[in-house]
Amino acid sequence: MFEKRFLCTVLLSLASLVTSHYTFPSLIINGQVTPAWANVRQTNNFNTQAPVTDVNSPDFRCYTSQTGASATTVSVAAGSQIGIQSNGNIYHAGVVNVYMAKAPSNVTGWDGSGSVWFKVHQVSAVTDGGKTITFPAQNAVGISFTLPKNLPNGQYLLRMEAIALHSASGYQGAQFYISCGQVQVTGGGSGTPGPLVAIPGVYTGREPGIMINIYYPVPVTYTQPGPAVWSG
Ligand SMILES: *[C@@H]1O[C@H](CO)[C@@H](O)[C@H](O)[C@H]1NC(C)=O
Ligand SMILES: [Cu+2]
Repeated sequence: MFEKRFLCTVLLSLASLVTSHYTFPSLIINGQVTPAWANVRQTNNFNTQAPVTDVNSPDFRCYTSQTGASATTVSVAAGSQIGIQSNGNIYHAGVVNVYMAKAPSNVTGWDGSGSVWFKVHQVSAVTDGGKTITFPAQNAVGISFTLPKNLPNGQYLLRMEAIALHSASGYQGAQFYISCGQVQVTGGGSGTPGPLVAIPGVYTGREPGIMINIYYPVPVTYTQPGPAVWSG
């Protein structure tokens, strides 16, 4: 009896672990979802789906310390729609940042080190002065946006960062779901993306948008972590 109940508890918690977590193994290019881990570097958590919680960890960049993965680079035109697709949906309440970094030449094998990252897209929280807080990214399956028309041609890492805030009131309580795709931008312009940040390095983990109790009291405002979006 005891054992049976214990087993049920374990199975239930395993089930909730699986349903409540997610990875981002695909891009959306010209409306097509790319095969899992083809154009995205396979992350350490491809099985466990466990998040990164240490914003200073080397895995905070692309989460590939165990897989050592690279991917195949896919072409995409500047000014077109691009997306990053989850293997399930973005179950948790939270926000999204998408960063890019231009490789010196071939992005395959480039590690994205240095102050080379700029933000191209974000999905923040919506507040109304303390009555409610809502998260437009919650339950989305993919996040799509327009690649800036002025983005210079070349090969880039495209880094998804979905920040789950359901248990983020303490330090390292926020959960980061991360992956890096590889894209070759064509038909681009001569913009100068910025501000540039290093990843890890961009956050301390104590930002008001990362270490936050989203339930009580209901936040009056929400400050999206990271630099401003570069829109070209
Ligand atoms: C980049 O490097 C990879 C691996 O060496 C190679 O397969 C690919 O063709 C290269 N791509 C370009 C555009 O040079
Ligand atoms: Cu979770």
